[in-house]
Amino acid sequence: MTESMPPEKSPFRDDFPIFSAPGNERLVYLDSAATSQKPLSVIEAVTSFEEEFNSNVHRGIYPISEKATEAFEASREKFRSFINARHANEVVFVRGATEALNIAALSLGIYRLREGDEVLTTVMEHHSNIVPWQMLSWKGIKVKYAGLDDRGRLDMEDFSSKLGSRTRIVTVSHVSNVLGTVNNVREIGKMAHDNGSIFIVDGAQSVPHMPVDVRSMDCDILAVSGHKMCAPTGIGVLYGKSELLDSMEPVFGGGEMISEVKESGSKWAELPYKFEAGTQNISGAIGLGAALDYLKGIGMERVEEYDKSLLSYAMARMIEQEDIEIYGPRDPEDRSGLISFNLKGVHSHDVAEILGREGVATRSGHHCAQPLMDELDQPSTTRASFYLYNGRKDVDALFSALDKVRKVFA
Ligand code: 7TS
Repeated sequence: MTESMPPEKSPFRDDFPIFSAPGNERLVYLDSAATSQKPLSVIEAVTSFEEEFNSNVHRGIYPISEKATEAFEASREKFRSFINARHANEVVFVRGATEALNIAALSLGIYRLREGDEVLTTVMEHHSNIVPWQMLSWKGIKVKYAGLDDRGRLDMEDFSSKLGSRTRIVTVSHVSNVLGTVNNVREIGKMAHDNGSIFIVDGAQSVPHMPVDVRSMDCDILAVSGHKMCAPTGIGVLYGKSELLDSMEPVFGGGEMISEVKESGSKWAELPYKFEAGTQNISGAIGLGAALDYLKGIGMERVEEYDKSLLSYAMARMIEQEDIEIYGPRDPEDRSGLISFNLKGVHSHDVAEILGREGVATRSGHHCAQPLMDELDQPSTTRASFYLYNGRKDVDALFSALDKVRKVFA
């Protein structure tokens, strides 16, 4: 499939105030995999809450608290619909993908897994889907890593050879934040379930960029960060099938997560509140609701198509650069809207610094994926990541700025 050429300027760019803020006129933002920009509607939703009905939720029986509770719960329902979950009680508000994965690892690790049990993940994971599982080593739980094929995709033979009778959990990123690889989560999930394993998906880099349907994916748990999908920082979602969440123990205790507390012990609240101890990020959840309205208004199919057109355009140009090494699959069909690369002979930090001086925001480093860097035999890469507010001009600016880097290091 050949994608259409992206427009010079994105039709969505003017929805994002940051690009017209004083001093930002030249901003070429190619770091959306780290965090996305926020449209005006999200900023306004958060401001309206803070200015007009700030109050705690589920507690007050006065109008502004009722309004806050309604908006907070409406965001939960919007998220349910966004990922096609069965019930809104399967949507637990958390700080982000990292917290979601930690809750899963702590709850399953402490209460369900036993010594000798294995967690199967991949070498392309973000640290947030590696470290929480490694932290269970005190209990004798082992983490195994499926490798890559020669095109930067998951090596399914290696994966299948490591999936065994001790594998209690299979946890993979839907989209790699370094390679951009889109993993075949349906196939992986089927293999995990046939093996009797719980299947967890890190959706931090997929849910913002493509339609994600938890029922067709059939994952047991999905971790999502709001700030990568136009919402504020500090809000995310732990989705879990209600049968699984019901059977899991909470790991944070306190207010809101109980139905009864006695000196002798406590009873937990119903889902999702069992996992939402303490006052939640109410303004963040309301902002997330506005972000979902915004993305839904465009349509995730269209967001995905637009991302792919940017990626195809950028990849076609990137491949022409003989002094640039690209990591991950070449075929846009196998990947999402980001490209990690190295300019031969120049450290990625130097590349990113000069790009930054030219107004092009990228990220350099190990991208919280050190096992993957070891696999690629690279200490670091520079990463350009695209989102719906980027246009052809932004991609062209990246290549002009790369010419500047070459001149500095010639
Ligand atoms: N999983 C993946 C695949 C990610 O890319 C990230 C963040 C996380 C989990 C953690 O998300 P958080 O919102 O809890 O921090 N990735 C990046 C990145 O690539 N650059 O900065 C953050």
